[in-house]
Amino acid sequence: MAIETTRLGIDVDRTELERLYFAMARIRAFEDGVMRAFQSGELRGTTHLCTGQEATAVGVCDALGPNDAVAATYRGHGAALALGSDAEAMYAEFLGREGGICGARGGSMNVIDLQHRLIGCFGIVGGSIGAATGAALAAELTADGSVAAAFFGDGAVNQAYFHECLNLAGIRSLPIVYACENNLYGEWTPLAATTAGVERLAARADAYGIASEVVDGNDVLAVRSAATSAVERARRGEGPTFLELLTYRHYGHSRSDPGHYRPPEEVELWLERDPLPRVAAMLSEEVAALLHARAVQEMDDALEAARARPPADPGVVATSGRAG
Ligand SMILES: Cc1ncc(C[n+]2csc(CCOP(=O)(O)OP(=O)(O)O)c2C)c(N)n1
Ligand SMILES: [Mg+2]
Repeated sequence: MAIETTRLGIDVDRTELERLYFAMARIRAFEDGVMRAFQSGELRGTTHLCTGQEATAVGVCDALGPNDAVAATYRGHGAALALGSDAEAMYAEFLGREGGICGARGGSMNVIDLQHRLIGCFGIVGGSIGAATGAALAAELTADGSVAAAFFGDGAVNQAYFHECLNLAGIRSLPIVYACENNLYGEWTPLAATTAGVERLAARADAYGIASEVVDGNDVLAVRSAATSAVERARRGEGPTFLELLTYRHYGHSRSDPGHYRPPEEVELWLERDPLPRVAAMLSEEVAALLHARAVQEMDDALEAARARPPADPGVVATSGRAG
């Protein structure tokens, strides 16, 4: 699918650019750590990396306020970090260590961090849509002024509850941002093989009277700008927005998937649109390198510290609340 790079001519000062770059570099470095832990056999089960999709997480989360709520997918490590979740506690979670962010009950796919506005990451495709729509309904009923955001993949737009939720949000003008991360694949199936109207998924929002925008999801400034407008619209009581964020995952669906079904030219094209170098190019080489090194060091330290923790007590499974 061809996309045009949207350079919106947004004025951003250098400090802002550095902050956004660092936020994305942290996610990249965190996921590299997850990959290493998986490859060494320390991290059991599976894990879904968001490497390549950092701009969607950072751009949307940056537009939200302190009382807003976010629901994300099993590919949600980036959203958690962008919201402020603790990297060491996340690694501890994935490694089954004491003090894991969900008491080592959830693992890689199911991060929840209410302190940082993350009401859940969901293994059920589209589960985030239901949770965030519920949060938006609560916001409307209590008139607390908060906004909800749901991250979900292109594969979720065929789920029945996607339609039920958008209908409800449309009817009640709920304060919600639907952030569809269109990375062209659902597992190893190309979008066009499963989805009608693939040229513009955002068109599905039209049916429910919901405003929509197609955005270059690898341009953090474009994502943040579109998300900011959507959040402001929601806060003004003007209802939901559907953002179709065009992006690409650098790796396969999960760690057991090498992604060989993707044409090499397609992968190459999207690597050229990598969201990190695009922001680095707006910074000095020296500053970009420094921020990158700082992010790597932080995540290396977090992984080491998580490794040094004792294994979680299996008894926490039967308890509620954050353990450790
Ligand atoms: C309800 C449901 N059906 C099927 C699955 C199996 N499954 C897991 S991920 C996935 C693909 C989802 O693709 P997409 O929504 O595009 O998200 P992406 O992984 O590309 O970020 C499927 C079908 C599931 N987890 N939940
Ligand atoms: Mg997808």
